[in-house]
Amino acid sequence: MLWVYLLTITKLTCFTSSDINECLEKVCHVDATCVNTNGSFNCFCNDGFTGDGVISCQCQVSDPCQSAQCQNGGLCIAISGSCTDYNCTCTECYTGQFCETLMDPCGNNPCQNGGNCFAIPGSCIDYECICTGCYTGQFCETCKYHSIS
Ligand SMILES: [Ca+2]
Repeated sequence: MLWVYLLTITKLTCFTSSDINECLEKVCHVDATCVNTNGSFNCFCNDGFTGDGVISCQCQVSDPCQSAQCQNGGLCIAISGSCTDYNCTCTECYTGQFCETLMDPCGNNPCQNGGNCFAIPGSCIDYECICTGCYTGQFCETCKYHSIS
């Protein structure tokens, strides 16, 4: 009798744990997250979206550029497929995620052969190379003595 009892318990356990994972069949909206539960499932709209999670998940904010943080004249471009993400397209003098950084014309060290770079005040792209030794030219790329001989 004990043997039959154990067999029955095992069968019951198997029966109750045979939940279907509905999440594998993409039952939720494309912008929702599926959570499988025993005997059912739940759909939750992703961050920035609102709705029932099955038929609808709509953007809570109609345009992410309304609250964009692009600075210094940067242009906001909303990223399609997202309610909250955007990119800033910066004007020529600024860089960074939010165009917050003023570009330095000497930033990538354009002067060669030990020349010192000086940014020209009031410009973000113009600079002057102050050359050392025999070197001359816009980037201190030429040695004066080579051209004489
Ligand atoms: Ca389920």
